[in-house]
Amino acid sequence: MKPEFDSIVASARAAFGQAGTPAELENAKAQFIGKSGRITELMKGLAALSVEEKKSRGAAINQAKQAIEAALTERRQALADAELEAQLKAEALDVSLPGRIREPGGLHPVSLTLERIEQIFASMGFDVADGPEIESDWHSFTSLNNPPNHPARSMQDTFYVDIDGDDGIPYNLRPHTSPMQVRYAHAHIKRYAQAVKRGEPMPEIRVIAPGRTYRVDSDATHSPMFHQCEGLWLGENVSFKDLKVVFTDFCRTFFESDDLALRFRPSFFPFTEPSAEIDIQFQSGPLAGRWLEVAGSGQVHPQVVRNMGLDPEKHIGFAFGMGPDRLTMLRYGVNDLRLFFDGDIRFLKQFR
Ligand code: 2U9
Repeated sequence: MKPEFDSIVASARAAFGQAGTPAELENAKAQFIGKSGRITELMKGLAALSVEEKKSRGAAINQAKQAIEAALTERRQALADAELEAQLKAEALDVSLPGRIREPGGLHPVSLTLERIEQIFASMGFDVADGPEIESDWHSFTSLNNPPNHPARSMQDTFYVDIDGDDGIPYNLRPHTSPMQVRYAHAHIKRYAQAVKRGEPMPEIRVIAPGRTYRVDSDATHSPMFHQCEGLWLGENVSFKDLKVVFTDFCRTFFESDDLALRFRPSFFPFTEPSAEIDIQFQSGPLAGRWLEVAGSGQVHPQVVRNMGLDPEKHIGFAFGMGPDRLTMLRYGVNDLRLFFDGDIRFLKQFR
């Protein structure tokens, strides 16, 4: 090939080698074999030559053009390979790495306790009530024989809420789950009204009422929102003995301890008479020997039986109230109630 053409091919190769991207390469190609490229100009110059010169010079230019096109193809492939290499590197996935596990979720410890309480009482034939968390003054206090000036009614203890279309009745965030029991009793009576009219005995009321409750209180053992689970068993002749049997059975099952001791300490509540606080005592483990208060209880007060729409001469029985948060603290050895409501996964994941 003519030295003049060698230098063009060499500078084409150099220009292509400098091109870092397909676009730059296309620009470099245009310098040589594009419309106004150097090879194209040389081809145009052939027109002025003789037939003989045209033949030999044209062949030489063509040879140069082929060499440039070969260099162009080679560089295109090199850029394409580099691009693929970079892409493979960027998307490299080390398949030998362990999979990205999604940690299994879990229920909140208090939810586990509520489920456990419900299962145990369901196994003893108790129904589970549900009901509103915003309650009327009547359901939260009056129906439960709380006198008008009872301290529990005060704003220091109970959260009050303004309801649109206010009917003049104060509404509150229920301070206990008792209102659900009263509602359950009313519904139960309505459900069996026809049967009772036909002279059939009304089935016993045997229900627990678990759920969120609210009081103006907050420290290591009190939270403004906490949980309660109350129970009610009303029948022709359900006595304090039945309460002791049922609650003892519940505690021993819940804490999985057959030698758990219970103590019923005389107490007072407006809605039960007689009333008793219930303490338990573990015989082994870190809390062994200590009496731990877990609930309140008693025979349902006759006035409350009346407020439920029943005749206290025909329907007697017991009620109790316990704190699932407290049971959870005892069961898992948690010493600050607030840990349940901080939402700290490090704490909560222990109960998965
Ligand atoms: C009706 C009639 C009677 C429910 C009862 C208690 C005693 C009680 C609290 C103690 C602290 C629950 O653990 S706590 O948060 N409750 O002491 N509750 S008797 O008596 C009722 C409920 C409903 C119709």
